[in-house]
Amino acid sequence: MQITSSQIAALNEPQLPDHSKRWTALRAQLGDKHVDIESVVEALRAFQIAIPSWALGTGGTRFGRFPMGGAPLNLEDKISDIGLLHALNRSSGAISLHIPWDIPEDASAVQNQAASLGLRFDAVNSNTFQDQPGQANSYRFGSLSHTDQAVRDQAVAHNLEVVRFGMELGTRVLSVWLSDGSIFPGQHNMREALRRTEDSLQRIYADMPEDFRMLIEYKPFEPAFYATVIPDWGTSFLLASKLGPRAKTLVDLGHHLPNTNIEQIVSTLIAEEKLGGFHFNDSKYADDDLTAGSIKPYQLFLIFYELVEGMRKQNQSMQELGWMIDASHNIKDPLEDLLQSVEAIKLAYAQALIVDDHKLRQAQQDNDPVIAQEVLQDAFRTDLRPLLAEARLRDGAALDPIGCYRALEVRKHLIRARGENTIATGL
Ligand code: PSV
Ligand code: MN
Repeated sequence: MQITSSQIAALNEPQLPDHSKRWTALRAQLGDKHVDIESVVEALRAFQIAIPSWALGTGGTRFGRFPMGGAPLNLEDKISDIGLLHALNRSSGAISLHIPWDIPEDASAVQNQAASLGLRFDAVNSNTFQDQPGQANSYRFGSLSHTDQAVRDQAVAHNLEVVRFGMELGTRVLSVWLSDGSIFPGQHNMREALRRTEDSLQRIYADMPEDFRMLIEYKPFEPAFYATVIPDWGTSFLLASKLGPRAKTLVDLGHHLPNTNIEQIVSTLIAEEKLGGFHFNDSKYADDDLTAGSIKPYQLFLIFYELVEGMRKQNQSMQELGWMIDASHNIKDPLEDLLQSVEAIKLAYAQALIVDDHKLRQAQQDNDPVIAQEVLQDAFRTDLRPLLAEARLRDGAALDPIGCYRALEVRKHLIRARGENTIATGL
């Protein structure tokens, strides 16, 4: 299935007068605040968020799974689904593959399909947290940190194979997340496990092409319930610093213990030029992998404020970072869930762009937390949805992506084409 621009234009048509009213009112409001409105719209239009190939089907928990049908049966279907999202919002123009869940058997065919839908390939992700059929050595007790050299060699070789897939697809970023760790105290020597991990990562880094970057993702627990080898940003930062300038830290919002100040981590990583990218999702308790912005939208805004402010001051471009969703969809239609996540991320970005930075800096200089809060919350509480809609409209996307998705009965079409009882590879 494909969504055409004329279908979108026809669905936008009756909504135009209402949109125009809302956009005019917002323009006036932002004009009064001396916001450079056009530059915010342009920044949003340029901003693309990669969709993971592993999150297009209904996920599940270890207690059950409730597939809603029409899930993609192969990589081609997955690219096609991301094409649908991108047609609706023009902000999902990239795809991130997890190997071996999604192996691009014919790289040029896959690239052509993606390009025809306006998509490019973002980071490739290695997987040494599961055993694959026919694999010589098991990752049951770790991969890059394993006590057995043969297992470490196998995991290093897998990562380099993923790099080769990335080269073929035109991406230059490898994301590494390890589930390595221990479930019980005393199970492994934590110092030695870290040293072995460092050594294995050094080997991968040394053999990557010179223009390739490595993102090191951290996570405090699960599935290692006692001690994960790379549990926090500090350990990731340490390893990335030892590897060299092309290794950076990847921040998955769900990979923090409750109440961690993620925006402060982001700010420190920007200051040290070690921020590599994001996996967006939201959570209440642990790595819940919920829709971005569904639980803590203010936190998402504060993260984006640190990004916008920090990167502007350090002359870094937002394009240098990896922007990706890493969520799981247990009860929602995955495509609707992804549309919601993309909107929430863009909204947080837009809110951060309209912060009166001058006034905030002055309040900080004056040690005036009252005004500082007023400034931040004034941006956060401004309803910028008409601005997002305007950016979409200018790109030929839907004024109301979810409304459009439902009006076109996309899920029904997918079920008809792929069947009721389909399960996609991935989460
Ligand atoms: C682990 O929880 C993680 O966040 C990593 O990014 C994995 O690659 C992904 O989820 C999929 O399991
Ligand atoms: Mn992740």
